[in-house]
Amino acid sequence: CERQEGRPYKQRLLVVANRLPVSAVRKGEDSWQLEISVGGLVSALLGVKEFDARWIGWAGVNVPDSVGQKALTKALAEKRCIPVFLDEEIVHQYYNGYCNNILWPLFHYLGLPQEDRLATTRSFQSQFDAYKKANQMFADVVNEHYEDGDVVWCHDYHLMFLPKCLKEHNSKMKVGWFLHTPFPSSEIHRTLPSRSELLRSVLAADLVGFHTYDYARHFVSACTRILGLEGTPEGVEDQGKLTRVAAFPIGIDSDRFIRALELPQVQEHMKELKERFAGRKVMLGVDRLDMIKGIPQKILAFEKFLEENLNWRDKVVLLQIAVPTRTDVPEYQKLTSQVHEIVGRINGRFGTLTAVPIHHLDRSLDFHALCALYAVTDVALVTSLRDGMNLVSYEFVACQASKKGVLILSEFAGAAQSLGAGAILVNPWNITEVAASIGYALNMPADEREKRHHHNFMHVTTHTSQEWAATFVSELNDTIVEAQLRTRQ
Ligand code: ADQ
Repeated sequence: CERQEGRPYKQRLLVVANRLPVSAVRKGEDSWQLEISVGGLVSALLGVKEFDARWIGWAGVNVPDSVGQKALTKALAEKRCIPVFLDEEIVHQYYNGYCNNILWPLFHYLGLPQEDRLATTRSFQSQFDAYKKANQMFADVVNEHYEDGDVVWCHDYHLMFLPKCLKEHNSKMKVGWFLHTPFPSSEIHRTLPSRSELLRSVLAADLVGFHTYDYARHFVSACTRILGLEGTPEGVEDQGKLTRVAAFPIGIDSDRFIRALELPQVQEHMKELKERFAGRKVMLGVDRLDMIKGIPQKILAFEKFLEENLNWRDKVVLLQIAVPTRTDVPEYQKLTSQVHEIVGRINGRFGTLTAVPIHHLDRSLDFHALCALYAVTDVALVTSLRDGMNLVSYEFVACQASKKGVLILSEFAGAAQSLGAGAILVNPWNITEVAASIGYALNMPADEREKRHHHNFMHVTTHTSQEWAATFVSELNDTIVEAQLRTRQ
């Protein structure tokens, strides 16, 4: 390593995402309380020791005054975070509007809510303008902090316009972009009014990454069919410029979960859960309460299983933990009521005076409680209608070294491509098939469970989040070298 002022030189990595990995609460005119949230991306980058990583993103709060902005910037700097300040109107149009009402459902093959379709069509252009404006605001902050030799890694559907903004300002900047959701079939992407502009903006990056080969293939098809560009085995070529397109399946920090199981507080949680559900098999669902997660479909499949297997009625319990998201959006409120209604009906139908078949919690669990739940579960049910990857399935597998429980997994989650051999794959729309899989999983012999678990455990513990981040960034560095070589030839 080169040395700078006595310290080993580390390449700087600027990670740009819509949200910073902190929650910020204002405590006074110039004081802020910050809490770091250790999500997948944070732990992935903590593990990448060869880079000096900094975060750039929105802190999730509106800070209209300069005193507040200065104080927050200073507090965040200690956490290696740099804020992008977005006002309420931009957040409304860019984040709630274009990102969450248009791109999120479209990329998950859900279309737009029927009653909002016309309204959305009318407000489309103003939301797209706000999206571009917000992306330019992110770019301005990156440009301000960028130093020669830095690598810039942009994340997700919120920032598809960012690679173009960055390259227009500095064509030598090393820019990568990774999508955490699925990239849909080019036939779906074609329906988006801003389809070409978005594709061209992403193509400005040097490396474009997806969770699976299918998503990468859909993206290349969209570029060839919509833009008429040439797809090559390496990516997409436009007038001699190659944008590398590849699959980089994300993982989790599996050691963090495995180590947590040894902690006294986790052991205590496990003991309580085992006592609470003694004599019953435990089935588990952990999801954000979002349309894409297929929660009503999962619960209806469980109902069908009980209907057809009355002997299991008081021998199995489904624990569904659902963190509410976007609670101000009517469609999400409707989803919550729908889930409550179905759970109430099923508990009324199959419950007894001493036990109910479904425990549904509308909230987040802390890390230790979550690990304990994963560890005592017999069957995990992940029935997303579409999901970029789905980390819950990985977390469950990591916590199952002693129990060797069964994973029922949607074929429409990216994780189906990596955990498919060990999991029971299902079509979440087919509740008859899911109900039959529940029966199969609950009755599975120990040797089959062991074999399936072993396959998945090996995958989860070797394809970690750290490996994912390191591979993406090192490929981004190599890509640039290749691009420079090509230009010189
Ligand atoms: P998400 O849609 O949020 O992520 P997922 O990959 O399952 O989906 O990650 C959810 C995370 O939240 C997990 O770490 C899980 O432990 C946690 N979580 C969920 N419900 C919880 C609860 N009730 N209590 C506590 N924690 C809970 C997006 C994409 C995914 C992709 C990831 C990473 O939609 O497809 O896998 O990014 O790229």
